[in-house]
Amino acid sequence: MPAYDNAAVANALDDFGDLLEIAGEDRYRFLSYHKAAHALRAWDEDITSTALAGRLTEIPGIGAKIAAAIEALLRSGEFTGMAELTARVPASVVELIRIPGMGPKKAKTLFDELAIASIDDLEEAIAEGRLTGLAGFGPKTVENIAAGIERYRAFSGRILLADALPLAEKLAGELRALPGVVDAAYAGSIRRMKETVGDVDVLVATEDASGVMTAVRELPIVTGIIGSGDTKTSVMTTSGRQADVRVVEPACWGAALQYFTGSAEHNVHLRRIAKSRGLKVSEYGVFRADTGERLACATEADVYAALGMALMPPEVREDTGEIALALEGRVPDLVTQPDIRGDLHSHTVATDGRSTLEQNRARAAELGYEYLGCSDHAYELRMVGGLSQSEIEAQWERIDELNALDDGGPVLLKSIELNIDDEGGVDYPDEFLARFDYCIASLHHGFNQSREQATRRVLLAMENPYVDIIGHLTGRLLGKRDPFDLDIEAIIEKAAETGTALELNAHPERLDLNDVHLRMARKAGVRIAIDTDAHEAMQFGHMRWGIATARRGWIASSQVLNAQPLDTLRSWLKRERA
Ligand code: DGT
Ligand code: CA
Ligand code: CA
Ligand code: ZN
Repeated sequence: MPAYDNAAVANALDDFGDLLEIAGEDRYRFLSYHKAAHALRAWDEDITSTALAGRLTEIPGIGAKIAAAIEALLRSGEFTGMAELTARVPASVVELIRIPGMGPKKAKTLFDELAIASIDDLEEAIAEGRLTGLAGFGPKTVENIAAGIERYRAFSGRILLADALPLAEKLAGELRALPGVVDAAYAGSIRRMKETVGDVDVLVATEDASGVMTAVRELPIVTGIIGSGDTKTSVMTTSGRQADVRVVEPACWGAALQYFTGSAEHNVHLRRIAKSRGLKVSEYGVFRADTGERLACATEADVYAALGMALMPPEVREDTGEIALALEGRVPDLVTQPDIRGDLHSHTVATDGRSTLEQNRARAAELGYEYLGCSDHAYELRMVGGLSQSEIEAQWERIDELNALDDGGPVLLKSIELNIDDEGGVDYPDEFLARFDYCIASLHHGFNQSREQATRRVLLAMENPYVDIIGHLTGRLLGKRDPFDLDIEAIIEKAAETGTALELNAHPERLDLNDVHLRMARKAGVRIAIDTDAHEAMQFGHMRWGIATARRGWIASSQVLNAQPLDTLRSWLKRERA
């Protein structure tokens, strides 16, 4: 039975649902696959265990039919009926939907009318002008699709950290269980928690290299072999991702882990320093250049100590100043998950969220949060149910009731996610804004605006005394949407001057501010709110990706709004200090 992780099954369900839609199957049928994919992403237990126990239908949103389909996938690697379906619509058609701006409807039209069955086909058709006159594909749309293809190609091959890390953990776990294996761990950009990763790098410590390489080729998670040698095997996995597995000497585990964690830039800088001290450093250890004597290799700490440096967290190994600090025996002070006392950005069913205020509160209580910011969308975002003043007052009444409960739950804070308009204004009059505990303001439209125009909107919004936090500043969606073109330096300067905090949005596709912006904000002393922007209660778990990115940006808990007790948090708000 090939081993799938939950994310891989969820992706397969989504792809199959899309394929059914493109094939013209009825709506109820293809939606049931998407619904199941969504449910599975919220399911904590390993899907294979659930299936083996015959409990798939216990997953909310998964009925008997889909359970049978998942079982077939886990058993055979294919959904029942896959062959008949792909005889009608090639599986490659699904890749069209990965292009930003393309949905199943458009893909269906392209396939039905022009037999376009892949991104290559589509690119060719655009170049030859064959989309001209096709209903729903005006010149502007075609232009957007062409740009989308370019963006997709630039990103493709890279994987979101949130998709790669579960695979890496699973692979390392399977390797650790093999006979003769002393240790196994993931390295590379995953260990550095980079927001996207090129591939999955896993190290195995063993004395039996050939035995382990053979075993790797036969792991349940492996679907194909890309290359296999004495100490390195590259494989395709059930999630469609490549992984490199390297065998290393157990006695020199630390040197290998250090080397293959990288980054390459960090390692290059280390080698330069080693050279200046008459030393050599490689994946086998630190050596004296003259005699070749090995000075260290057992642990990472030994390797760095032999180079005269403190051991630094993987997240900062990007050659952005961490080496100079480590040479002084210091490491940056970095925020950790337990420092987090609450979440300041969440949505409910009152707008486009899928959980109620009560469900969000219950989840926040489980996480041990002291407070939870309820920040639904404001009026101007009416297409997702943006709230009127009276709707907000109704929500406040409920918040007051919940806050009056003496059940140890978190304090609910009255907040809102305002929209920054073209003149830097926001949704409600000042008198009304003053009644929130705090306000977040975000850019939600105008992605094509010039740098001057978009920057000006943010700068003006920050001058509003009731705008306490700017949400997901650049608006990027990794692999899907480019960021706003903004003068980040000017914005950070203004944030410092006005005391406006900037959000680090923890959604795995956003992670915005990014590490580079965060280091700038750190220097300027701008406060950071690490927010999940949860659209359902389970997404509070995204905090993990926010913390990882904050650490990559050298952010300490002392600079994080939601790492403070509620009193301190309140005293930091712009409105309180005004
Ligand atoms: P990725 O996969 O593109 O997200 O980034 P990495 O950092 O995982 O890069 P990858 O997979 O090519 O290599 C893994 C690690 O191995 C890398 O972080 C550092 C080390 N490494 C690989 N190639 C070189 C190299 O040519 N020079 C040095 N110094 N280190 C290297
Ligand atoms: Ca890698
Ligand atoms: Ca690699
Ligand atoms: Zn939001």
